[in-house]
Amino acid sequence: MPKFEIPRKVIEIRENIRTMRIRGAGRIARAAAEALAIAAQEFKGGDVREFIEYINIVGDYVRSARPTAVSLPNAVSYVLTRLQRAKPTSLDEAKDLVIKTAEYFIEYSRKAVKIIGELGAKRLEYGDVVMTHCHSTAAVSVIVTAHKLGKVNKVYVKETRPKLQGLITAKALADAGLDVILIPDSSVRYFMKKVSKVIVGADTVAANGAVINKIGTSLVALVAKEARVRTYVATETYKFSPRTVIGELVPIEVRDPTEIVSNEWLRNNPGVEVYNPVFDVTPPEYIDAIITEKGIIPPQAAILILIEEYGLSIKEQLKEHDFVIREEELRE
Ligand code: RUB
Repeated sequence: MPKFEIPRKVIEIRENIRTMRIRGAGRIARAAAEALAIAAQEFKGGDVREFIEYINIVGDYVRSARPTAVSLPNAVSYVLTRLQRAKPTSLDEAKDLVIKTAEYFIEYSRKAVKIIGELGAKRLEYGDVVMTHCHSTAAVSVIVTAHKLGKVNKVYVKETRPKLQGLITAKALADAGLDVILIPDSSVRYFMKKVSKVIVGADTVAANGAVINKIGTSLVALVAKEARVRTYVATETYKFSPRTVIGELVPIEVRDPTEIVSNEWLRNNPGVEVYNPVFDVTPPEYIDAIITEKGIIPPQAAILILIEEYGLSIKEQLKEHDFVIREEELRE
């Protein structure tokens, strides 16, 4: 019998993230914060110490839903580190803190996407033709804002196999009044000559400015570089990964082969192995700028965002791993 029961609604949110009914790094982060707020509301009985133990268990549970988008652990840590640092003395105070911090995070996240749209639109020029990949709310925000300013009318949207998130983007952009051309992933080089800017989102930004996003992003960036087309990444700062500063690699999610071929096909072709990694890494050299709500930065400046946003937690992590040089020890 587990010590704490996880509320049903929290289980549902985690399941929706795992099965991609809730998808896209920003939405995943907001859903994680919402799950913590629900968990706090539904905590019955116990004292503040028990609550902290419980909410940390819920945090670990929600965090493990999908591996690649750092927005998920960052959203959970955002709430839980503030709880830890506030050192609440009563249960009500602790619950209230979790609920309010989660609500603040969700509100911040929504505003960030809007600001990214406004900042990013400044980088687009009148008559630009854009190509995008997958479905990124931040990238869509830039394209739609630029369209409202009369700068962009035409967008090439890659279908984004195997889950076809490009169709979500195509609909959103068509609904916003843009001319949308949906293209197969394999045609990216064929169409690049018609394009003047590439805009994509991010699941994670590493300390060196590399961007981890939906599989195929690095190929678009590579082809854009060859064609001298600029590639912009639109991302909120909670998609920057503090753990990459201490040398951790970003885990790449591998999903079920049946997202590519049917079970029947697999049974009929036992000699074929199907492998389905769903994210890839675009090196910083292929990215012209990262558009965040805190400003537009070159990818090489990712570390500055990390130090500003996560400096304290990076220091804590270094201490935790005992990567600390103490003056006294040097003198011994
Ligand atoms: C979605 C994806 C998106 C980023 C950014 O992958 O790669 O480009 O998450 O999205 P999946 P947003 O569909 O597997 O979650 O800008 O909406 O946060």
